Amino acid sequence: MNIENSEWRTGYISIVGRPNVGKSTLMNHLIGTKLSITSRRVQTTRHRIHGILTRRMTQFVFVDTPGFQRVHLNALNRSLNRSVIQTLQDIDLVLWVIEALKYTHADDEILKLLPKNVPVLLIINKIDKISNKSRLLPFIYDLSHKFEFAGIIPVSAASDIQLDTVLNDIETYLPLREPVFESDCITDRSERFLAAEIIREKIFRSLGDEVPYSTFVEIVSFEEIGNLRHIHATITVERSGQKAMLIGEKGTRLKQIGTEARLDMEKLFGGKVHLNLWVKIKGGWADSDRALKSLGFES
Ligand SMILES: Nc1nc2c(ncn2[C@@H]2O[C@H](COP(=O)(O)OP(=O)(O)OP(=O)(O)O)[C@@H](O)[C@H]2O)c(=O)[nH]1
Ligand SMILES: [Mg+2]
Repeated sequence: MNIENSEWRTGYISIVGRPNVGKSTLMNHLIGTKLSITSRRVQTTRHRIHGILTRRMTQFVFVDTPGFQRVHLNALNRSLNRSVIQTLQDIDLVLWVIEALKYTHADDEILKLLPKNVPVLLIINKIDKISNKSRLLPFIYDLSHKFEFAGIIPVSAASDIQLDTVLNDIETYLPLREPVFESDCITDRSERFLAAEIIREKIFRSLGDEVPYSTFVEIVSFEEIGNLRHIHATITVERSGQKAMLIGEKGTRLKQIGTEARLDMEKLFGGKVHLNLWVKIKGGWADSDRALKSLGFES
């Protein structure tokens, strides 16, 4: 097919912002599937993940990124930041997400990274938390002078407010191009990867700040027999105290994490899941570049 005559629009849209502003929630709600994990904790997202939406004659390929970090620049955070910077290349549009009435120094750091040659839409998220919406006007006015935005859209990702406007606005900036993915495809990531992410989300949500950032989940085996997936995963922590905390009294916490993860997987994969979880101990990888590489992080 002659691309120039194609009526399709297809483009890569990178979602950037400081930790915890709701980037992953926004992506999930834009594509209509809970794909990228979310939690109250900063730095929930650690890997770039594509969320794909094909609507009428448009294919949106969203790229969710880790929150950009200014502090605690250990090997893990440096790797996460590099991932954000790389994501700002070869894309068609940027969604810069900030939180309503909460503009911080960390947001300013991202402002400096915004590309000049690609349209940037500013998304002001969590407006559901603001009871007096007129307070948003001076906030928006100040922001409009910081950068030449293609547009500024106040939204609530979690409550699906104004998300259609976001999609319609993005659409006008996407180039005429044939779709890259099949129309029913929602991500570039494997079920194996998504399974590990779902387990990590349940750990974060169950343990909050008590769980160290170095905790990681590995899928040891993933077997699909008919419509039943047998998944065996290990959770690696740094110390025995953390292991005990994760397992909980008489194994109750691990059981709860496993049940919640399994239910989410069944919903996302559309079939029954049999999940086996084990907890292991390993030392000091968060500060080692080599260990990060062995775990598949880019550096
Ligand atoms: N009230 C409200 N909360 C929201 C909204 N969007 C996201 N949140 C909450 O904000 C927290 C962070 O959301 P995430 O989507 O994980 O944020 P993130 O920017 O991806 O965070 P990192 O991956 O850690 O950088 C979660 O507790 C979400 O439920 C919203 O529109 N309104
Ligand atoms: Mg995230």
